[in-house]
Parts: sequence; structure tokens; C-alpha cells
Amino acid sequence: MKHLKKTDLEIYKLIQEEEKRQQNTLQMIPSENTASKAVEEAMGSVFGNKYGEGYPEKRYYQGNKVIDKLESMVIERAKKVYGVPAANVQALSGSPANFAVYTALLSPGDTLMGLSLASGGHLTHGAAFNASSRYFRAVNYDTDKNGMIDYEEVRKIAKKEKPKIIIASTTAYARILDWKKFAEIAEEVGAYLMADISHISGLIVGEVYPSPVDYAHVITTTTHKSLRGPRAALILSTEKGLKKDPDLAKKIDKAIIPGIQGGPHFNNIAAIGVALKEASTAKYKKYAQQVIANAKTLAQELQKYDFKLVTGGTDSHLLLVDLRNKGLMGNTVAEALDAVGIVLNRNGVPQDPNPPFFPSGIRMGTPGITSRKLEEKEMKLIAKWIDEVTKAVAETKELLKVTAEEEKKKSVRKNIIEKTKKLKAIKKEVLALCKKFPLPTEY
Ligand code: DSN
Repeated sequence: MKHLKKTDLEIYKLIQEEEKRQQNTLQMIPSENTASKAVEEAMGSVFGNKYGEGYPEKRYYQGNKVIDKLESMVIERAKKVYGVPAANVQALSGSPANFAVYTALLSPGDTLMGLSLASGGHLTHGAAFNASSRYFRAVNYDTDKNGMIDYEEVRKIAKKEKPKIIIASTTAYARILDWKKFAEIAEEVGAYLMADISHISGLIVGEVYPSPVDYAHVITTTTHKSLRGPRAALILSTEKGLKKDPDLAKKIDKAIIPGIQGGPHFNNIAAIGVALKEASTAKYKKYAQQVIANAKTLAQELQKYDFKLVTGGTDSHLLLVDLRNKGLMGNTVAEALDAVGIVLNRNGVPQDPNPPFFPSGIRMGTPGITSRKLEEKEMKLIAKWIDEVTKAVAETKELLKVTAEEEKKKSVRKNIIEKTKKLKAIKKEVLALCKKFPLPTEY
């Protein structure tokens, strides 16, 4: 980065600082990952300089010879990798991709139905303060008290509310979604089934998680999570979708532009292409298998330390832990783990009695740490550290006689963490592991 260093030392230093942070900590936020240097180079390429409203051969500006070739190539790769007849590669990220589908298929005020945020859905699946519920009528379904999707409940709500789109998707759900059941329900009420596979995209491509291609009409996915690509998104129309509505793909293209976006980010489109090429390899399949194997080992190990896993385990890349038996809120544990270099996030648990900003759980995932080649042996270590940190912090909390109400204050949690002397030694061990398994530069 010699040019950046010369031009803007401040930004250069921040990039160095962030790279060091990523190198020296374990990325366990389930939606994060490390893209290859090849993806990074495409993202930082001259394609970022080009405007190109429209689609290949149908652009408003001139100078499209190369971007047309690029976009057509990436569309073909997306179609092949996911096994669909049509793909839009221009959505800037997951939220605009979802909004584009709603814009394509709904009129303002029409009903959509998705998993509630509290049960592990996404903001864009109809959360109260999101555009998906401001411009459309959003209804939600929830998980049951064990954190499982109750398909009979989904059916009941769908029959009553008659949504035009049913969204099958989660951001904090460890189990496999039953695409067939969702499809049956959507068919019963005449709805489109939209599968937002952002979290599990890489697992589907790696064939370790069932694909919704035969069941959903439309599929959205970000490309930066388990897939390991750039921060961008895809919208895929399936055979089934085109059968229900032959104009589906055209409507989606129109919803992106002129509907909700302007010029595509061709640097990201190039990087999607690289990620899709990387994800088409046998090596990638092995990676996806290891993501699941690591998550399962981590789950088993955490259970040995009496951590309560929502749904009792995992079938995917993700684990949701209910900390109520540990006497700590999610914030305290997530912040203490961050202090030792294990980076994950606080998260609500099903029917959480505590508010979203002070939830009872933590969420973690294995895509990031698997990218740096950690395996089962290291999962055992990580579970041990999570246990040690949690215990140590709980002891300090008790020693300081901190009440649940006081724990909500950031300064109080900071004090608990600072006073927990044991964390220093664990931090050293985490750092040693990070040094042994550097961030990957390639696939
Ligand atoms: N923010 C992402 C996640 O962490 O799940 C979803 O967009």
C-alpha cells in the first residue's frame, strides 16, 4: 500500500491497526469472514472508477466494453454456482437486495412475513423500525420456547395474514431450515417464497447445507459471510420462480435500477466473480465441511462446561448460547471475551426476558476461524477459554456485588473486566494461537 501510505498516513495507519486486530484476535462473529487477497485486489481495482447504470448491452453511459464482459461473466458464474436460471449481481449488500425483491413483487401496503428479529430474523425481514415494515405490511412468526421454528405456527399465521411474500431466513438460528415445509406453506397461501441465505450461502455452495433452489421462488444472499467474498449481494431467480412469474427476473432487475439503486459497484462485482470461482473448488467444499465440524465440536465442548445452547446444539456454522445459568448478561461476556481476543456478539435468546440491548445470550460462529485453518483441537481450546473467561468474570461480579441493574452500565462492566486479573493470561494464550494460525491470504 505504498501509494496510500504516501498520500494519507492516517488512513494507512488505521488499516494497519485493523489488520493487526484481525490477525491477533479470533473472528467468531458468525457473519464475518476473511476474504482472500485475490478478492481484496479485485475490490480495490479500477472497476471502482466506472459508472454503468443499466445492464450489459443496455447502459446509459459510454465506455462499457469491459464492464459488460465483467458483469455477464459474473452473472454466468452465479447462475452456475447456485444452479439457477437468472442472477442479478448489482445489489450493494443484503439489505438493498431484500428491499429490491419487495419492491419487485409487492405494492406499498402489501403483506410480507418473516421471522421476528427477537427470534433470530433480520431487520429487513419485517422489523418494526425497518423500511420493510414501513412501506409494506409486515407480519412476523417466532421460534418456539426451545428456539425451533414451529412450521405449524408459520402455516397458521400465513393462512390468517395471507402474505404475498414469505421469507425463510435467519441470522441467529443454528438449525437447518426446512425449505420444503416453507414451500408448502407458501403454496397453500399463494405467496412467493423468498429464501435469504446470507448466513449459510457458503455452506450451501459447499454442499453441507440443503439448497433452497428447488423450493424458493427467489433467493437473496450477501457474499461476504460464509461465502468469503466481498461485501455485496446476489439476487437469484429460480426455475420455480420463473414458472410462477415469467417476468420475475426482469422485475428484480428493474427494482434494482431504476427502482432503488444507481450505478453498480463494478469493483465489488469483480470480487464476487473471484469469490464464486474460489467457491467452485474442491478445496472450498472441504472448508465448508470443516466449518460445520468445528461448530459441532465447539457446541459439544461448550455443553461440557454447562453452557446452554439454544435448540440444544447446531447443524450449521452458528451457535447461540443462553447465559442465564451463568449469572451474566450477554454484554459482559462478549466484552470480556473481546478483551482476551475472542470476538463474538451479544444476542437475544428466544423469548428473552431481557431487552435487546442487554440480552441474555451470545452468538458465535466458525466461518472466520475455519478460514485460518483452525480445527477440532483448537475448538476445544476456545471452548475452554470461553468457560474460563465466563467463570472469572462471574466471580469478579460477585466479589464486587454488582447487581443485574448495575451490570447494564458500560463503566461497571469495564470495571469488572479490568478487575478480572485472569484475563491477561488467557489473552496471551489466544494471541499465541492467532500467531500460529495467521489470517489466510488465499483460499
Ligand atoms: N448483521 C448481520 C449478522 O450479523 O447476522 C446480518 O446482516
